Amino acid sequence: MKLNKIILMGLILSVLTNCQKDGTEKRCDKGYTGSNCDQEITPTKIQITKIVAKTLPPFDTDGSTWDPAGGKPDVYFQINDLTSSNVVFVSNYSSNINPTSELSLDLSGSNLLLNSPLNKYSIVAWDHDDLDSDDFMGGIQFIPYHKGEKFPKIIQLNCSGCNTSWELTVEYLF
Ligand SMILES: [Ca+2]
Ligand SMILES: [Ca+2]
Repeated sequence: MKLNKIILMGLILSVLTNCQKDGTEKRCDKGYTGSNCDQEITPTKIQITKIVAKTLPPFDTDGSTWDPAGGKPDVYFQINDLTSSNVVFVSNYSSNINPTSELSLDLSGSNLLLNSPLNKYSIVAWDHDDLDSDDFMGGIQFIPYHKGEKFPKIIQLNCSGCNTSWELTVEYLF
């Protein structure tokens, strides 16, 4: 009898909490809120699962190849949070990359997070050099999240005056 009472109490409690839940939570898709579910929630973090460098400059600013004797660059990527002046990510380099081909980096197994989606970031490419300091190839500045763009899975980064262009595949965390 006592056991039945406890079970009954448990049932009532779970019904009560479910009701409360249904009453206070609106059933919007992930990332949306408001009575019409049309207001975007600013993501707390954005995870990058893939980087594609669509365009890299074929030559250094003085017109020479990235490495001596027509050498191809040994490319790595770096992401900086310019607002907080933090280096967020530096990839390993890939040797002798044809700079006129796309270069993609799968990061789905890693945990590359942009922790402040409204901050200004940069993504840049470097040519790794063994004998002297690495050559800066180029990059672009961006703010990862813009309200009203409906959380694009792929963030396109390009501009008319930029010598690089990129695609970031992302997931939004709330
Ligand atoms: Ca070089
Ligand atoms: Ca090099």
